[in-house]
Amino acid sequence: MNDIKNIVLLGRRNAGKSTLVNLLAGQQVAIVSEVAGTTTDPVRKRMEVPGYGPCNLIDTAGIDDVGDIGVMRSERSFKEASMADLALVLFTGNDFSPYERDLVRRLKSKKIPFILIHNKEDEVRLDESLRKKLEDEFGCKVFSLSGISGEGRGELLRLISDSIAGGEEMALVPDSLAGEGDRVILVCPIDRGAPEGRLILPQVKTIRALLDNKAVVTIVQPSQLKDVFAQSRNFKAVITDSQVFAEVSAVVPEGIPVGSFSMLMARLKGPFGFFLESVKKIDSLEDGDRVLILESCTHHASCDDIGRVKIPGMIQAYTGKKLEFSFVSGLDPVPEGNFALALQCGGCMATSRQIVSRVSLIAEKGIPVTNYGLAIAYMKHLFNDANFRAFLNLVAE
Ligand SMILES: Nc1nc2c(ncn2[C@@H]2O[C@H](COP(=O)(O)OP(=O)(O)OP(=O)(O)O)[C@@H](O)[C@H]2O)c(=O)[nH]1
Ligand SMILES: [Mg+2]
Repeated sequence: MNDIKNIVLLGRRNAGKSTLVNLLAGQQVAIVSEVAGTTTDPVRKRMEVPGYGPCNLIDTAGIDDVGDIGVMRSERSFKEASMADLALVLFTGNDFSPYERDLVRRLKSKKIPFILIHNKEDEVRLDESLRKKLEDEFGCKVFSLSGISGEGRGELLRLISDSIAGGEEMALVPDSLAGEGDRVILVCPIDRGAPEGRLILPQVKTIRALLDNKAVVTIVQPSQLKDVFAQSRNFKAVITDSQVFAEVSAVVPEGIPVGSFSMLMARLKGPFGFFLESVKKIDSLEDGDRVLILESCTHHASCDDIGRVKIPGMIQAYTGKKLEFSFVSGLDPVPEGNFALALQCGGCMATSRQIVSRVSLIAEKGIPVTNYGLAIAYMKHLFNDANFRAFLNLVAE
């Protein structure tokens, strides 16, 4: 299944954002009126984009909203924009003003793909000269639409699908770890913890990614690993379930990188190099230091347990220091204050863009940020294992 992408609709008040959300969703989800400033808080609607899959449409308040509260609303819109996978920027009446220009500049600086839409074409058509000017300046097509008549809906959906599917997603397994013809061992324990009759998603995704790379895959249980290496040492890497890491690592000959499925998943979601650099900070935590735990969802009991109980417990036990923990769930704002370290969850419910955007806000304050998986690996001393370090070097490139 494809990841859920966030598509944000942006523009000045009355540009027709809510009308377009309703048109794309095929339902009346957002309130439409001729009063400027009708939408106040972001409104989300899940939909299937044909040709891609699940997406959230996010309707926002106008970026030109006025007054104290209006400015807060437009800031919310910019925040949604900074975490989106695609932005639809609406303007009307051939008026591409400093508002749109500033918005596009912000999107470009965050590398968020966008589509410019000239809306209300039933009233005023886009001047060809303006179209050409914008297309030359921004290197993108300007889409003409009448949100009210619905003409162009199919074409716009195709453009949206191409834009989100075409984004260069990082491969789960980089070529540097296993490329064409490379032989790789996957260790998948079938124990009581394994689900009935199937493999878990990270394993399935890794197998698929290795096949995409045209690598040659051998899948074993931990107890079979010794026999496999007795027959051949010609393997590029070993990828294992992290629960059996120590057992696996003890059998793998020196010089063959060993990593885990969870490391590969962690690498996809966040700024892995930065996470890796920051993890060492655990060693220099002092009594009284504040540690920030960043969760990405609000409703997963098992994640709560890891973030709220296990990780703080492990860090306290590992460092022997008295630390103060703060928690942020969902994509809530980060509390003010000095934190010695922040730890981001695996982010299974968040997009990579959401995580990268949040982490960079914290990193800008000079706070190191690592993630749960790396922190656990570090505290279990896996970083002392040369084969594990070799694996990290290969995937962090
Ligand atoms: N003629 C015409 N009117 C439109 C079109 N799209 C929206 N409108 C009208 O423009 C007005 C504003 O539409 P909304 O969809 O509420 O605009 P919005 O951008 O969500 O506005 P705010 O929530 O106030 O920021 C409404 O009266 C709509 O009926 C269009 O394509 N053509
Ligand atoms: Mg609206």
